[in-house]
Amino acid sequence: MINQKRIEERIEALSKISEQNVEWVGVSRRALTDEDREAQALTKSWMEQAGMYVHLDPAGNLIGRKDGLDKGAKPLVIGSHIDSVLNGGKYDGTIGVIGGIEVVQHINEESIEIQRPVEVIAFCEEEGSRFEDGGVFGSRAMTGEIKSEHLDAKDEKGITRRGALERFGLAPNEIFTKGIRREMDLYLEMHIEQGPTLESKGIPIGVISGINGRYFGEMTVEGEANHVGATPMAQRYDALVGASEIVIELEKISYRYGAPAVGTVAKMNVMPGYPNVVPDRVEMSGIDIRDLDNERRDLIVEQLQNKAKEIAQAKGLSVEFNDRLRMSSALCKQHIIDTMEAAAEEMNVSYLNMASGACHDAQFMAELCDMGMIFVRSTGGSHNPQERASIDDIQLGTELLSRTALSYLKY
Ligand code: HGY
Ligand code: MN
Ligand code: MN
Ligand code: MN
Repeated sequence: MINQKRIEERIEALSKISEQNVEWVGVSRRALTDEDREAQALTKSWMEQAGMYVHLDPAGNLIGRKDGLDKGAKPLVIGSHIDSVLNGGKYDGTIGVIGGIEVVQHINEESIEIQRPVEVIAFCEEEGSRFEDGGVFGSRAMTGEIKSEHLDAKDEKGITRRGALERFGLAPNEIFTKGIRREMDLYLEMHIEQGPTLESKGIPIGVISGINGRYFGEMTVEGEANHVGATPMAQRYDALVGASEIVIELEKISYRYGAPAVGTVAKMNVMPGYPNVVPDRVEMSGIDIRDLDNERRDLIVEQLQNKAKEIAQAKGLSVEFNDRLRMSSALCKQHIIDTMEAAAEEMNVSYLNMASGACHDAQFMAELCDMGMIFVRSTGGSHNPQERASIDDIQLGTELLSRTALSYLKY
């Protein structure tokens, strides 16, 4: 039986492990921090209680495993993440890891015989909330996409990802020397929706068709510092005006393509930032463009960068681009969607077929094996302290995750 109370207690316990800051009321647990280490230790203890043996791979992924009778079979893997954005919610990522552990605990408690091994992974650094490259790291490293320069990305204190991994007691070079790619037969992830769709339709569960791909990058606009009083408007080279037009342009392009295309600029660093001085440099970071169709996403990036060049030229400014990350979109496998839908119908639970606007570890695992995702209705948005999900909906999602997993674990 899926134990709702245990799930609820574990979500609460993880939410208490958070970096402290007077402005933050939400959960702040960035990758490879002391808080992340503490959360991993607690998660490891739950994995062990569920009868799994647990290890940390060189990229900081926490991996629990329970063997099946068929020793040579590739495992079914259930995963998500326990790191968070700054001042975020307590459900994003955690319900997928806690739910996966609950499935294995259920298998143990009911002495269910499984043929295929099952693994639960809490991936390291799913959120791009600490290092400058906005990277997803742990699950991406498993696909072999991570290169040495990704280890040199710094956080705001100048600590590199390599340094943070080493402080975690890991040897990051083993990512390259030993390789961390794992054999997997199938990957499942349960996650809160983080958007308004299920709530607006009054449906508790989403059966996911695909996950948006993502571009992540920066732009730097340069103009000329000058006197705000003595310089006529027509003789200025105001970098902030140029940057602002680029932001509006991204919104226009995103609307033009319509859902699921989305575009955001997260941050602008305006310099010199003094009163009485016309801004001469704007660093635009967290330029985040997503779509279910990779080509369309790249077209949006290209159109934005062309428009930025036109704006800069017209205003006597210069603009430079820094493309940091491109994550491919991923489709969920039809046989898993069918299995999930059949299980939901058995449970008499209403569900919605939908795509994921948010990105997930699942889209990297889709490069290694067949992938499926379950959404649990959430309210209050996400990546903010108002993020909510009801424990009853989380239980439904976990029950569906369990039934779906068991149909592949027993044969
Ligand atoms: O940004 C995302 O979609 C994920 O929550 N990191
Ligand atoms: Mn997130
Ligand atoms: Mn997440
Ligand atoms: Mn209840």
